[in-house]
Amino acid sequence: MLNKILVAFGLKPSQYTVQPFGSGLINYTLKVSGNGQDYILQRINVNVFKAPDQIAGNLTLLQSYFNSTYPDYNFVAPLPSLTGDYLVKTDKGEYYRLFPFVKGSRTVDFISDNKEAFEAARQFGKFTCMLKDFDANQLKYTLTDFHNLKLRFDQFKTACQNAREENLMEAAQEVKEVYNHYTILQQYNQLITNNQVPVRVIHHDTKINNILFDDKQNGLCVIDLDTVMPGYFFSDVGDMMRTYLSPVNEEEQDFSKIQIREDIFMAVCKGYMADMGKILTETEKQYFIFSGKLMIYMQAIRFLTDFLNNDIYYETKYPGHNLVRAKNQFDLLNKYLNSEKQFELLFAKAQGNSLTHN
Ligand code: GN1
Ligand code: MG
Repeated sequence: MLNKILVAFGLKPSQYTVQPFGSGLINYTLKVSGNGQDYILQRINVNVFKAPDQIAGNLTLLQSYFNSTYPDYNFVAPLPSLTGDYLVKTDKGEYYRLFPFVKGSRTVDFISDNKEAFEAARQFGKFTCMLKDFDANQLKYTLTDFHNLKLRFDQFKTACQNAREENLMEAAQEVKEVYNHYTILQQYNQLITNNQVPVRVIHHDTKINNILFDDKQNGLCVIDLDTVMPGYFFSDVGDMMRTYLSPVNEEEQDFSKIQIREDIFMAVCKGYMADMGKILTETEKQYFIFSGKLMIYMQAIRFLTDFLNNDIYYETKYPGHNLVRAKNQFDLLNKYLNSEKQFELLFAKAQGNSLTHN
């Protein structure tokens, strides 16, 4: 089966080895190695991305914009198959695409120091900033309402209504937590309803492993572009806060290891603001710290909802996995809230000096 796909992309299967790659929860990713040039082969999860051709369409538009406006930027777009298509469909109705593996690049799963956080935040900010004159509305919503907190909350309420009694009992404390932090939803609704934040081209998945680094820890570019679509700055800033500040991620079961690293917060502010500082509106800056609360809260709700729905969305490895992830995210949220005052001071300081990571 994989051989057929490689052939469709013009690669001779006998010259390559294929191995699982990375740690994404949605798409299935493989590294194809051999013959001088390596590739990333990915099967799109069509339960999540129901119209994979829209992803391909968005990337084509972006690629031609980068080619004409920033030809030196390393835009990692899919490669065409022998028939000129960016997606190869199998007999089973699965969709695969192939990317070049950027030579000398590497990805990391955990942030090891400030420089890495700074470089990643800078790359995500740079990406949106380079596209500031590109009309974001040309892009299709590859996942409608992806970061719509109101919708996530409604989905959570529906899940509560339909959940099995035992799931509801097991998750009683977390269900309560959702309501404890209800003001985050209210603030979000206010922000959105009053049209206070501009629509920009947003990556929507700013985890550290979506950045390519060189061997000197310099950020090269952003990858995993399926959710690049119109959106709001808070998705990218907030998901960096969610995934960079703590030394452990959402998989950690020992919550005492969840911590807020203020120096990393500072590095994220400086890195993102390096380019975006010039174009963010006053309202966006005002809601910079709020972004973290919003995205941590949303992710906690998403994991909890999936637990209540009997794990239909996220891949799980053990019973109760999604509930542990939700608990983890609520722990992170409470620690984030405890640091809010300090963040305000740091953010003000970062804006005064956003050019280096030191
Ligand atoms: C999913 O597949 P991955 O790990 O890149 C999810 C993100 C979540 C993340 C939580 C399309 O991303 O929104 O933040 O899991 N992507 C989608 O780990 O739902
Ligand atoms: Mg991803």
